[in-house]
Amino acid sequence: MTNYDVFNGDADGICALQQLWLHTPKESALITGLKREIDLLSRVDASSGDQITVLDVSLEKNRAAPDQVLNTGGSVFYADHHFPGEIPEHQNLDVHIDVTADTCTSLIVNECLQGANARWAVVGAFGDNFDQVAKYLGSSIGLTESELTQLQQLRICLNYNGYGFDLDDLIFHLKVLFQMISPYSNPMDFVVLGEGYGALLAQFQTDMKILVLKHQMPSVRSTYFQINPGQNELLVSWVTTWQKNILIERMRYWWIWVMAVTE
Ligand SMILES: [Mn+2]
Repeated sequence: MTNYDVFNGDADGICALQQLWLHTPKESALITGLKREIDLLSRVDASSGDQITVLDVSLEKNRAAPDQVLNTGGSVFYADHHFPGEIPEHQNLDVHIDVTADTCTSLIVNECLQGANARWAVVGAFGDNFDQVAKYLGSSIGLTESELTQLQQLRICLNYNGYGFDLDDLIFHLKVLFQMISPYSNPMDFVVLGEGYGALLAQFQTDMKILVLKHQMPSVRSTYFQINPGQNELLVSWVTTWQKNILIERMRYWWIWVMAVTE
């Protein structure tokens, strides 16, 4: 029997999985990808009795894989906040999907675990820009203003890491990043002590300086890329390597610019 953890590689997906790992440690195969890669479940080659956890990935776009797992006698835990389409019914399918406007997968998992690792849920909620909910939850579990500010910075770094055309473009491969995070029951410890956080923050701050000094503004193409993450395959196949590098840089600038005007 194999455990598969399939998760969106942004802050919400990472923080949802982190809560579950802390609650129930287990050996598992990690399957994740860039934000535009929404068919992650197609990479699971499930056989009889396998257990699959799916986090922050649309069921509508991945319907075939859970069906296959369930048909082979496996079980599926599914938590998400994207539109699911028709949800199958099966005794081995444990579904927690909530599409209401003010929740995300990390918050849904937090409810499933009755707040057992709520500090990571706060980071995930910040990650999907539910700042009010994140602050309310954080305050209710005793996080200070200063800690909340640092966890907001952490979400920026986690999301920022995930932008690229392929995994080699990222600051850290998503599986590597998750493995660096996974030992920490408290996200503040990852911020203060964690290997990798300094590198993420340094890259973000370096890019920020370039933005300020060179006054780089986003291109129409990079904006299109950012706001249509599901429609990038054509763009990916079209651009040359040097164009790709320019686009990645501009994409980062655009992201920083969005963060700056929405903070
Ligand atoms: Mn999400």
